[in-house]
Amino acid sequence: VKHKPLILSTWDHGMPANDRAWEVLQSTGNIVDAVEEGVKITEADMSNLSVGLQGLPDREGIVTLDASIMKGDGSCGSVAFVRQIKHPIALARKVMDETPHVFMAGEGARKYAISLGMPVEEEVLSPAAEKDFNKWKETSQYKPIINIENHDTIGMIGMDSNGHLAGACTTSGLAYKMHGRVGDSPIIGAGLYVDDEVGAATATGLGESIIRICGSFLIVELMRQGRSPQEACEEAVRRLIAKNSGIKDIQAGFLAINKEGEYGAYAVHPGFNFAKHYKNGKEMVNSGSKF
Ligand code: SD4
Repeated sequence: VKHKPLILSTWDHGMPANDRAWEVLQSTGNIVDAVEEGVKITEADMSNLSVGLQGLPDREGIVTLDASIMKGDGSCGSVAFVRQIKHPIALARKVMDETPHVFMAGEGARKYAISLGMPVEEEVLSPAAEKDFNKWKETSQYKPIINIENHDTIGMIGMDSNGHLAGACTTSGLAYKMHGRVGDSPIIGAGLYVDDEVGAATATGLGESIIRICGSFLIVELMRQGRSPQEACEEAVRRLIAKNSGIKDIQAGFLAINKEGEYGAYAVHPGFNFAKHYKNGKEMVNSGSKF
């Protein structure tokens, strides 16, 4: 099945994000604006505990955000380990469009946001995050758990009606990570990769396992060599399992689109789903999985 335009996003929260992205694509025709505006919905959603400032903190009780954005012509921008900025994806977009760099981190990225007039939010945990953090402190055990709220980064990839691609990925990262830990989401080629000549891919799940295999870049390169998006996602999951011990406790999932408008998804464990918007409608789709 081939769809143009097409927008895919990870997890249930992909549905409202896609709604917004679709609206922006219809009104402006700009796929980069569409993915940016789309994931901003998730960044601002108070009920989401793993994207945006309301997300779960690191083990010191501090929320740090990672985000990336990429266009099919190779332009990209990302930010990592950023505090107090509500829309890290907008900051990543500015890094892409307005700076000579592609990746900014920490205090420098925050200062750049301030210089752009982005508001600095007060550093307080959301009520839901605070409650969870207090509970976590009783044992202080760091153990990522499969497919629960602390695994639901939004990764969005889309194609306009002319076949131009873009993607965006944004997260508060894994709950109770070490302070300073950065995941796959802001790493171009790990959490996101887009190439108009081939297709686009994004990732969700345990970032360490995804970084090890350059997951999104791997999928795009497999598609370049002739694999379908589905075959490429499945091969990436096989690779990820081979390179990560303790895989029984790890969830990771991938989404991909090729330039023909075909798509695929695959995960290590059951439970990964994604939102799909296309000309004839929209739906949630359950991904297949290795185990
Ligand atoms: C990370 N990949 O920081 C992110 C977390 C995630 O769904 O995807 N959650 O490792």
